[in-house]
Amino acid sequence: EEPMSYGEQMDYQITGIEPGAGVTVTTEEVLSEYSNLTGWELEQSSTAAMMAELREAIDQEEPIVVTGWNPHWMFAEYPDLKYLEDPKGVYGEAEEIRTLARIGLKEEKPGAYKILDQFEWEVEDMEGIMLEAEQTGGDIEELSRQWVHDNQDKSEAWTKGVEEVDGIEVELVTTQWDSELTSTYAVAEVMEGKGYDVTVTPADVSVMYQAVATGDADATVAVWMPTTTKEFYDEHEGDFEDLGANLEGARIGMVVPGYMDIESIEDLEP
Ligand code: PBE
Repeated sequence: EEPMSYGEQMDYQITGIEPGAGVTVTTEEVLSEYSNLTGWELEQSSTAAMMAELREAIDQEEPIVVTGWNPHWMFAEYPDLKYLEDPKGVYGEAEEIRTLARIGLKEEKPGAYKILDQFEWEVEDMEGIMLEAEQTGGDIEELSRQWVHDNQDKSEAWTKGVEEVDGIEVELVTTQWDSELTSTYAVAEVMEGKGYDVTVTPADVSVMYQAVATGDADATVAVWMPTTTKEFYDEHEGDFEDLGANLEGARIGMVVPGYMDIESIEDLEP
């Protein structure tokens, strides 16, 4: 008897995360672009469920394909994970995380705007906080706020030239993934240090964009571009100010355990 193909073993399912995530939307596009993926489906559930399925598969050395991304702790926890090559480039090349401000923020709250504009850090910074939260069960908000004080060499640059204020309110909108919560709470912490009164609201990607575009929120530091959330970006372009990358070197794609004998999305059999 022929051994079962990976496709058969996985029931032709890619293990994904929440509907409405950028990586979900982009993966649906991958499924329609690659003819070898005809008949495959993206199983959508939650990030926690995907990580649980990944753990289980690795424990049993079974094949699995997940929708993965960096920054994330999965690569530190499972060092032999690999991204599948994407010869059609549907997942894009280098992804970055950008800051968007509402129109008018610069004039109305110049200090808050300046912090947002100056905010930037590295993949390792964000990933370090995420990994610590995962390993210790620590609270992502607390760890992110603590990071600001433990890394003043970096975080002090974000408030350079910013004057203290007395309780001006700032509304930051973000998504609900740990990656974006770390950056948002880190920025909230430095803003509060300058006297701002910051509210953080996690929301779906579409709601996050809408909040900044309508002016309901002042800003977000959680925008994955140029590929992950392109659909939402294009829909609202012109109704926000793009302050550029706050983190470079992010990535999304199909991720598999190293023991799987494939290297490319094209190696998945129809
Ligand atoms: N992510 C993590 C999100 C953004 C942060 C890549 C899962 C997404 O929209 O896909």
